Amino acid sequence: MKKLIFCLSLFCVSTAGLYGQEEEGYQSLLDTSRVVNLDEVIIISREELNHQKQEKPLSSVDEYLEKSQRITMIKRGNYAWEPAMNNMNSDRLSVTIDGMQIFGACTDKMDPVTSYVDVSNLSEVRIKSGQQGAEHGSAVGGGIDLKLQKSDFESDGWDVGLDTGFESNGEAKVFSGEFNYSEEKYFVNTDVIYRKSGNYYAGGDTEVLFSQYEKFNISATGGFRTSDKGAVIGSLIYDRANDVGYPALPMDVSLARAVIGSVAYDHKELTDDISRWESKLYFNSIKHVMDDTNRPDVPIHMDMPGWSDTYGFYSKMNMQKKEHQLLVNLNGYYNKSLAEMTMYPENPDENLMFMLTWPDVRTLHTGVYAEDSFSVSEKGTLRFSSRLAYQHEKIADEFGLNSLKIFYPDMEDNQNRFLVNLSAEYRIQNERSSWIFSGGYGQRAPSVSEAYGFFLYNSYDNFDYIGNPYLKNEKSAEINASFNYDLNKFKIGAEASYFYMPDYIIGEIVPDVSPMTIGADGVKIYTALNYASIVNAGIRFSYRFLESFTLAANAGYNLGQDDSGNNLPLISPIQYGSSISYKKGMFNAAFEMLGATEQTNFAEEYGESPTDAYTIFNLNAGSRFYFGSQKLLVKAGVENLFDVFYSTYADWAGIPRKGRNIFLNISYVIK
Ligand SMILES: [Cu+2]
Repeated sequence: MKKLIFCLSLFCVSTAGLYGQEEEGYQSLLDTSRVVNLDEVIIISREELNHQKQEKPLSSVDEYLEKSQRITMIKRGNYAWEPAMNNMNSDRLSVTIDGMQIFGACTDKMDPVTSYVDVSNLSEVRIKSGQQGAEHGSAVGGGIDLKLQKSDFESDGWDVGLDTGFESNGEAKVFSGEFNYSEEKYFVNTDVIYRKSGNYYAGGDTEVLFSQYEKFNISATGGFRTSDKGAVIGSLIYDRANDVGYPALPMDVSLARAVIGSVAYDHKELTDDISRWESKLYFNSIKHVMDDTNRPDVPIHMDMPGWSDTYGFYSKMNMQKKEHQLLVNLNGYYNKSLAEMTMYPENPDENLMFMLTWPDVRTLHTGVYAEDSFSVSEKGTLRFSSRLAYQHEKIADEFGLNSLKIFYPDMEDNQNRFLVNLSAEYRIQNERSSWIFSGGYGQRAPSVSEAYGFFLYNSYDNFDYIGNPYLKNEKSAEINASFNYDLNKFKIGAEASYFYMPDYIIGEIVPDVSPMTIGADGVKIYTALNYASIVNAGIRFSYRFLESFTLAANAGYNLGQDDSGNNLPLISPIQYGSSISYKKGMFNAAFEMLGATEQTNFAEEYGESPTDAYTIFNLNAGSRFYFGSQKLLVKAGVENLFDVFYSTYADWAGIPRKGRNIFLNISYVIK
């Protein structure tokens, strides 16, 4: 048995990759070509093993996303970070897995969608800003679609990949393996990955307690051709995390489990006009169990399990008609979100206290997205998109409904919402430079917590939150401009966005309600500001010299304010970075600096504390080797070289980030 487990863990992965699309030269995370416009693609697939540009191929999905210039990761610990885009958190984004809707089962956002996949499952991540990200869902901040890895009916035969990674900080280990077989008629992709980490240490050897985790993910995807142009493709992912610590929160997680399945029919060249028609049926089921039994001095022991099940479909068509490139995506889902809390008083004579923190909310959502892009002149392209959606929400649990009626006596058990998202873009592509101007308007429905949450403790501001079923849809009107100039060796880019957001949803203190959580400062109810506004701007450049070297730098500025001129919480201070990288033959190396200024625009009104300025340095080097049909990739590096103790504006409760970390990744592929 031991031997079998050993073999299994060896038969692991190969998900080395890179991000960005540039072929020439080492691509550092600061390279200008990464953000060509409002879209960005992070490539994770091991197909790209050859390129070997990724600093740490066995990074978690979270670490890959963090390298994106558009995304920041909000951290409550060392695992399951929450993606934010344009300084908007995950409630304002559409996050999907291969177009499938999936919703976390935690009332405290311990399990963002991105935590239920791993790099072994994925080929790339598509990131679209603002209204351009509304294809799969009605969002205001943007869309993130995690693309699953699949072979494409090529007669490649079989290949096996094995990877292993080790990190000094927290003694983190990764083992992964995959086996693929592909021919013209059918293909099979299987992979398995296992990660385990102890507590990590912040700069100066400070142990961050409750920052451990363990994760296991196995997936299989298979397809067979039904005709020359048609194929059926099925996929199943099982993802399970245990013993996950959340140093920024008062509780940990004993189990976070997802089963994600789908079956799709994909038809290419249906007619002369329809180049592709893809339809998918899917389901996913999530169970999330919080755990406070390892914490010292718990005032009252609590059990807090949550469940989220989603069933959905989409049908998507790509068409060409003369100058027009059209895309239509009809999609829908049915989600069931339920979460409970049981409190166990120390005095056994007192009664247990039971609450439904999510009262079995059933959401039925269906929408249609259409996009048309066409050239209006030799250099100019226009693109329009729109999404119209209908959403029905129902509270299925009587007890949960009655609990909310304490605050909203007249509320009904169901309601309907209509959502509209629109965008327009004009692009000018000159030989050396490009300009993009775009605008959009969009709406999103409140999340389950915002509309129906019941005494959800938020450790960020130390308040209990209560949902508000009467919230209007949050709206956003945005304008964007970006500019890129490319002179081969020298590239420069700049971009800016402005979001004006009526009915911006945020918590407001209600003085006459007492909190349920012992030690909390009070209760907030979700309400809407008249409006909020968010400004984002960034510049970047890169310069290639002496053939093998690239110098790159970037900086970003952000400001978010409410309707009274107060700062919004979780808005980045000025951030900057620069890097120098070297690539020759099979060898590459990079040295980089990342930092931020002091957070002076912190949101005191919303319970945010300031963060200090910091600068950290990273170093990495790698090489690849070929032995006939075998490939070996070795990558090593040091993160936070000078062991700086720091935390950023995105670190929940100010938990410090990792101190010095030495890592080694080895990948082996045989065909
Ligand atoms: Cu949780």
